[in-house]
Amino acid sequence: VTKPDRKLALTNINIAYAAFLVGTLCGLLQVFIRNDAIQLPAWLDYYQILTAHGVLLALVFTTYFIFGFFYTGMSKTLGSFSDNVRMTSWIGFFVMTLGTIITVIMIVSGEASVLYTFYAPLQANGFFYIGLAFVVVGTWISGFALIGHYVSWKKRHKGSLSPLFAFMTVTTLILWIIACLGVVATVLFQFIPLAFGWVDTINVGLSRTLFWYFGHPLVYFWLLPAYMAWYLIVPKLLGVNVFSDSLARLAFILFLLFSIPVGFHHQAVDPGIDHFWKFLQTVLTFMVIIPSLMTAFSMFAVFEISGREKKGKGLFGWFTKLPWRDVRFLSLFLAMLFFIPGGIGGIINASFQLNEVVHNTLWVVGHFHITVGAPVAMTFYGLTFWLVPYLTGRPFSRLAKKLALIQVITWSLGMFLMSTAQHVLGLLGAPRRTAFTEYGGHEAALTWFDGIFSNHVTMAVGGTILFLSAMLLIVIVVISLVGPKATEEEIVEFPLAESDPSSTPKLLEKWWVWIGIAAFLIIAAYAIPIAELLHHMESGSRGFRTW
Ligand code: HAS
Repeated sequence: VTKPDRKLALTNINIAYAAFLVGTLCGLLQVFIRNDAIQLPAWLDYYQILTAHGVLLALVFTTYFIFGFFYTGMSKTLGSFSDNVRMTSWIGFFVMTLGTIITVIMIVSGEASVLYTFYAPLQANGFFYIGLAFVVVGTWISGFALIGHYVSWKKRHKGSLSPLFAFMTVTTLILWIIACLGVVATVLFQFIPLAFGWVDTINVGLSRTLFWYFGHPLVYFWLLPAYMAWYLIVPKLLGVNVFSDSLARLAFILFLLFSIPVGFHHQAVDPGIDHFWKFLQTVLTFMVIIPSLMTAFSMFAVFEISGREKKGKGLFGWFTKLPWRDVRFLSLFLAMLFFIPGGIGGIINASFQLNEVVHNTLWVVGHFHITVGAPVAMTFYGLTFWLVPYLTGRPFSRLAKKLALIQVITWSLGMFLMSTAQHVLGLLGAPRRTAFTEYGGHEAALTWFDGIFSNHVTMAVGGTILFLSAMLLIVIVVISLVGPKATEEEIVEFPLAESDPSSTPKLLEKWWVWIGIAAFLIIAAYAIPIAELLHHMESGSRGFRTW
């Protein structure tokens, strides 16, 4: 990867970690407030911190990190960026950063305590939405720059399948661009007119629907780069090839098809949407589980192949031969391990009737901490350990390795404690998104919440360990940014496994076919319910016209 491309990638990663630093601090405050351990000053509000925590970690940290990873991998696998691609990417970066700054100023000044999900009836200062619009447009500009880089590679290699990294990047970007249409629609046509007083009502049901049209694929925008690491980096660390090139590509295509027409599983209890559409989207949600099961299968396959090549004996002997001492691997392995209960929790959430039990409880908070907060985040940490030194030309020093080991273990422990407590508390009825913990002094609440895990203290202990672990990660990043340059032996490589596309069907790279099917599924799942929501607005049905 050339120097200018490295600079682009590294700048994105640096912003990601700046957001991470502040976002995790807000997370620490969060658990203490819930535990009644601190009282906030009058100028600071619980929901302000909750919004900052969600936006900075779930949106800013992830997006910048993902782009940093994409830039590095695309430059490595398809060759250095042309001046045009690089310049467009920088423009995207600046637009995105301008948007982020506006958004953060609004949150910090208490003008946008609307949470990272920001749908109506909550309302923020109009500039919050303008900031968000800039962020999305910035990602689109950068996304199109990367797609342009891919297209020019394809022109130069007519008839060949692109390298797996590039294929996966392009799938993720297409998914992102289509998904953002929902959030752009609600921001431009609903929130900005409302916030600036051009209209005085908002269709709440429509705003929630457009948000979740975007909100669910958003989670796959986080997950797919992690899967890229699982498919492409893990086998290299194990010393084997990608298990199956065609399986990996098919899994990504299935995400493109099924991750968007499923937003109603976040709205299972919303009024104004007919049960039929909710059920249809429940079925489609079960379809989007399949590529994750395929990924799990692939991972077990590479583990076993590599373990057996290293003479692991018996049914599970291969397990002991995995490279446990390599912290880059350990971090990714623990990430996968968290995704087993994370995925099971997702299936429970998606199971229409069971959703009634968990919806709007702390269970959901537990769920997203063991999906995005552990599998995705820990994969990004595992990548950071080599990616930052790779980009800076510095070593992954012995000190950094030791700290990384402690970091990975403490993050797992903290996340285990906190998310288990959240799941259990949620099942006992503790609501999410509430600043209070007393539950109106309800007698049942007082006895429910004094178990080992069904306890806000456990959550706070977990949260504190997580914060300390996050600070350790910042130290590791700083060491890799400012330490001495690597000697010849210390140079860090980009660990990318070989993937053999010789028996992969070319159809998998016919984008218009897949975009067409995705569009069909989206229209089938959304056209009529959205028309109905608009009709409710027209006819002024109660609950839709105002908020
Ligand atoms: Fe979810 C709510 C359903 C996956 C994130 N989810 C959320 C929210 C977030 C989130 C942020 O149906 C809260 C939004 C809010 O603020 O309101 N989720 C699912 C389903 C899946 C799923 C069906 N979610 C994710 C991922 C996320 C994420 C991934 C982030 C990255 N989720 C829901 C539903 C709700 C929801 C409802 C709404 C709840 C409500 O009522 O509000 C599926 O994609 C999960 C499929 C995953 C699997 C696991 C495969 C396992 C793998 C690991 C293999 C392990 C290995 C290790 C190889 C089937 C790939 C080897 C181990 C050895 C022992 C050797």
